[in-house]
Amino acid sequence: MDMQRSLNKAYSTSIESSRIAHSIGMTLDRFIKNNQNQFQYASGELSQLLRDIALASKVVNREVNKAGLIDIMGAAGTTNLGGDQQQKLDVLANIRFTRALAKGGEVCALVSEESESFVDLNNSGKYVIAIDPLDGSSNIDVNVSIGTIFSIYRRKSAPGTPIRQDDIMQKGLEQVAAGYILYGSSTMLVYTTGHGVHGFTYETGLGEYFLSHPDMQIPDDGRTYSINEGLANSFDDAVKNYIGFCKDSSYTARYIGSLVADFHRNLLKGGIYIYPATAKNAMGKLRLIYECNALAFLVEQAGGKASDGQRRILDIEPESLHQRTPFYVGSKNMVEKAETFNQLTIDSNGLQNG
Ligand code: FBP
Repeated sequence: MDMQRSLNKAYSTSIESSRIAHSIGMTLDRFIKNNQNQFQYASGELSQLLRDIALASKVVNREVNKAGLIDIMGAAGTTNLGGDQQQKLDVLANIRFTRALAKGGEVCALVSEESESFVDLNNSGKYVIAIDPLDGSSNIDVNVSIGTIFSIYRRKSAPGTPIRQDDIMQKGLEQVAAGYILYGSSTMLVYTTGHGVHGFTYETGLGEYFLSHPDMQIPDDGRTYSINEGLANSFDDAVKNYIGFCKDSSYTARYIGSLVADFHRNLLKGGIYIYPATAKNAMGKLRLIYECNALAFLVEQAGGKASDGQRRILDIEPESLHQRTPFYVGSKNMVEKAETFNQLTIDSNGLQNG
């Protein structure tokens, strides 16, 4: 064996086994490609759609990261349908995702928290997307983690024909894919196509998402509860009793006030997030179609549970585009425990009303 080859071998093995040569892992693109055949309608459109979402999220990530340096902090001076003050980044993220999805051509209609009615993208795309372009926007100016949430459905009507109501108003159960992007200490994209939940971390230097959390599973149990206790006076007895149970069990209270960030922590460590009905919002605050359905699909794929306190979120038939729902999501045993408190209250009210 000549000198050079033995040198290369010696040289490469030490480098190869050293930290500087560690494998950088699988890119999102490669992962989507490798798993495309898992998908019932595998013809590349969904893969391209997921890539379009990833691209738009990289642009939004860039703007979120330098928010303090350029004029995109603060309110846009407009309100969305829910009467929420729109933040400049809400509007910007909505533009970025809508543009990327329109250009891709896979999506025929888009439902967004920032748009009153659905947006017809006038193409023969086979997919419908529901998106919260920037969730937790009240945290933007204070540099706390925020997110994007998305749900993907197949259209019911034939491609190229007018968009129908039943293309838009589909149960969560009919999602073909769903996910979120977390713009936090690192940026992550987490998604499912009904074959497990996989997390990818964004490597800003290379501009690529790499598989960092394959096949995520939420623990059946946790010791963390996430709820805005500041609103406790307006919660019903069942929720108050469940909070009492959490305290008696010495659980830890963690509430970032950013749904994606609270959900992500509970997905990794176990826990429950609750946004219940309140005196102000009898149906809670969160939106069924572009906030809850996606996280419900993800948590079930990861072994957890999601309900409105009684009904499975994915079984809820949507009635209006921006409808709200109480939301209980997280570790299976914790959600079931919270539901039993609801059932107890219902039963006792039933007895009282005889
Ligand atoms: P946005 O989509 O308008 O940001 O609202 C959703 C949200 O910000 C969630 O991210 C968060 O969990 C919740 O509302 C916080 O609400 P509250 O401040 O009432 O606790």
